Order: sequence, then C-alpha cells, then structure tokens
Amino acid sequence: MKPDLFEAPDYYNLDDLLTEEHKLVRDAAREWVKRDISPIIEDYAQRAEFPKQIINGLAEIGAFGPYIPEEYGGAGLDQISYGLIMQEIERGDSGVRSTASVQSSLVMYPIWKYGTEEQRQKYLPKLASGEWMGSFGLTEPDHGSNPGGMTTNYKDMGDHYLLNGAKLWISNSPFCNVAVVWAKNEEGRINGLIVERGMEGFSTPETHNKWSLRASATGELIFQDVKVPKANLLPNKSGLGAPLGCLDSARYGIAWGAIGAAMDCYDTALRYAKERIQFGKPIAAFQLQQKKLAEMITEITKAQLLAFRLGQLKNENKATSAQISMAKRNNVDMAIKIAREARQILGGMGITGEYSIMRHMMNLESVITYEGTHDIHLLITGLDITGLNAFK
Ligand code: TGC
Ligand code: FAD
Repeated sequence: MKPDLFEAPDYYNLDDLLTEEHKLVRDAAREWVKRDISPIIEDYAQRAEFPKQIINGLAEIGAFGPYIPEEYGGAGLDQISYGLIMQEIERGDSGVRSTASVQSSLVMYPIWKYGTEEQRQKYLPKLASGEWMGSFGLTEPDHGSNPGGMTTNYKDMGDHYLLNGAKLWISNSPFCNVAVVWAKNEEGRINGLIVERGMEGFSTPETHNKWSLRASATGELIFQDVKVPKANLLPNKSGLGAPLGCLDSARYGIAWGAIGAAMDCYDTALRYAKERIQFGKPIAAFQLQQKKLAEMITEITKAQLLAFRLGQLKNENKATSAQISMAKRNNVDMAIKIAREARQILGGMGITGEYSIMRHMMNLESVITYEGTHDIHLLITGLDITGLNAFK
C-alpha cells in the first residue's frame, strides 16, 4: 500500500470552532491511525482478519468509552471529541471504527446507563483498557430491522436465568469476553443481560465470506440453556427503547466516522488527479474530474457541519433520535457516493489495494446497512415530520 500522505480537508475552517482539547484528541487519533493502522490495514483486510494488536492503541487514544466518566476508566470527554475520534479511526478503516463503536456505545454505554454500580465497577474499567472486549447482540436471523420481534428469551429459574436463542451479524463476537444480549423475559419484555465467555452453552462462531468490513470480526452469539447469574441483568431500563438508546449513541459516532472515510477517499483522489498525466496534462485539469472533486468537498463540508451541530446538541442533551438518524443516513450516503466517484478518478488503480478507496467503498456497504439501514433512517425522518408510521 502507498505511504499515508493524508491531509484533512477543512474547507469551512471547522477547526476554528474546536477547543484545544478537541484538537489534541483528534490529532492524537490521527497520528495513531497514520502510524499503527495505515501500514497494516490493507493486509489484514485482504486476509479477512482483525488486527488484535491494535486494541491497546485504541484504548490509549480514548476510543473505548470516550465519554464514559474517568471514575470508570473512560476518557471523560465530550460528544464532539467522541465524534472526532470516530472520524479519525474510520479515516483508517470502518471495521476498526466498528470495534470501537461496539465497545463504547453498545457495551460500555448500556452497562453505564442501565447497569448497577457493581456492574459498572466490574466491567467498565476492563472494557476501557481493552483488557476485555465486548459485543452487542440485538439482530437475529429473522429479526434485523424489526428487533422488537426477537425470539431470544430467558426464564427465571429462581437462582439464575436460563437463556436460549441466537444472534447474527455480531461485530467482535468471535473474540469478545462479554456480550450485552437483548432477550425477552416470560412476559415478552426486552431486557439486557451480560453474558460472559466461558458460560456453558454460549458459543460465538465466526461469519466468513464477507466482502465488506473484512478487517472486523463478525459472528454469531448462540445460547443453548445458558445459566446467567441474576446479577448480570441490566436492571435500570427495559423494553425496546433500551437497546435503541444505545443505538442512538453508536449512530451518532457513525455520522462522524463516515466523514473520515469520505475525507480519505477525497484526499487520495485529489492527490492522484493532480499527479496523473493523460493527454499531456494532469487529469485534475479536466472539467469532468474537477466537477467530481468540487462536489465531493462540498458534500464533505456539509456533512462536517451537520455532525458538528449534532455534537453541540448532544453535549446539551438536546439531540433527538430522529436528528441522529438524519445525520447517520446523510453522512454514510455521502461517503459511499464519494468512495464510488473517487475510485473512478483513480481509473484502474482504484480497484487495487495500493489505495484505500475500494476498501472504504466495500466497508461502507456494511455501514449503510448496520445500525439501521438507509431505508429505516429515512422512515424515521418520515415518521418524525409527518407523525405517520410507515414501518408497519
Ligand atoms: P417503536 O414502537 O418505534 O419503539 C419501541 C420503543 O423504543 C422507543 N424508541 C427509542 N428509544 C430510544 N432511542 C431510539 N432511537 C428509539 N426509537 C424508538 C420508542 O419510544 C418505544 O418506547 P416505548 O416506551 O413506547 O416502548 O419500535 P418499532 O418496533 O416500530 O421499531 C422502530 C425502528 C424500526 C425504528 C427500530 O426498531 C429500528 O431502529 N430498527 C433498526 C434496527 C437496528 O438499527 N439494528 C441495529 C443492530 S446493532 C448494529 O447494527 C451494530 S453494528 C455495530 C458496528 O459494527 O459499528
Ligand atoms: P432486513 O431487516 O431483512 O432488511 C432487508 C431490506 O429490507 C433492507 O433494505 C431494509 O431497508 C428493508 N426493509 C426492512 N424493513 C423495512 C420497512 N419497514 N420498510 C421498508 N424497507 C424495509 N447487529 C447487532 O445486533 N450487533 C452487531 O454488532 C452488528 N454488527 C453488524 C456488522 C455487520 C458487518 C453487518 C452487515 C451487520 C451487523 N449487525 C449487527 C446487523 C445489522 O444491524 C442488520 O444487518 C441491519 O439492522 C439490517 O437487518 P437485516 O440485515 O436483517 O436486513
């Protein structure tokens, strides 16, 4: 792969709106990606393997629980810092950002928000340091966009719960130490349970043959009469709103992360277009290529402003789920379109692993699907503005 010469576009001087802390956090993540991700990621993606050696680095840049209070091992940062960290990591690879998103927003967040003090003390510091890795089990083979239909269930056996069912498409599952699993009780109410590796009847087979997010490990969570201690139930929120609340946090991070992937594609295409000579001049001098590049920087700038404003609203606890959906949908769609255009600017070279664009493009096919598909987020906006539910 080519050396990482990335220079971040900032067409509307967004840096002027960031605090010194935001810039320090962002620059540390950016440097780490250049040093520890860019040189290895193509190789791991080609081999469809998660680079486990990066876990310590992710913890060091604050990617595990950026906004979780420091007393629990988190970085205690604000929501804009969290977004900037996700942007920089996804600039390197969406699969690496997935690992961080799941750990922070889908495992640490529910334990912090819905767990007991004992659960927070037991799990959060180990998850923040990367000593333990987590996964989040919501999706099932027959329930993706409609998780409320899940069939995974648990029964109260007096001194423990008995968990049965299966989850599919679970990031980090093949190597997770703990899984936050959403299951129905005997009354059909959804609750979160913390399942630990080693519990009898719990297995995590890996899903192979992915053409997307290849450097991220994806798998199943299978529960066959798993005895879960009663102390592992997350007691402080139940119902579908509990997992959906975690998704709000992860979707917000993705809205920023997608900007990173788009910036990398744009920056690569711009550099290539200025260097590649055809018909006696750089292809960047041709109007058709300028149109592509000009539209890319326009869309990136709009996405940056959307994410920044959403970050301000999140910091003030005012961001609605529908606002988050709009940003996730818009920014991932923006990134996938930029990846496709950028790949064309590189001509044949664009399909090779010499450049990051094709990997980003394939990764973004997962990003536009998980955490609520492109369609589902449109329907969330539709419901919000009309008051009419088009889901069912
Ligand atoms: P609905 O009746 O609308 O809502 C049920 C209850 O949930 C509440 N609620 C929310 N609460 C918090 N945050 C949100 N975003 C919420 N959206 C809804 C709602 O108020 C209600 O509460 P209550 O108290 O009245 O019961 O539910 P529905 O069954 O009609 O479904 C709505 C729909 C389709 C929007 C929702 O289910 C959905 O978002 N589906 C998409 C599923 C999804 O995003 N799955 C993601 C799985 S995790 C993943 O992909 C991780 S990838 C990680 C990575 O690698 O980065
Ligand atoms: P479906 O729900 O079957 O949807 C198929 C198509 O139908 C989509 O185009 C969808 O938009 C459309 N559709 C569905 N319902 C409607 C409707 N009402 N109106 C209009 N169109 C509709 N899940 C987890 O729980 N944890 C994870 O860690 C996790 N990681 C993932 C990692 C990867 C790489 C991938 C690919 C997925 C991951 N997921 C995870 C699952 C992901 O959230 C689901 O794939 C996603 O929610 C969509 O569900 P589905 O694949 O079953 O598609």
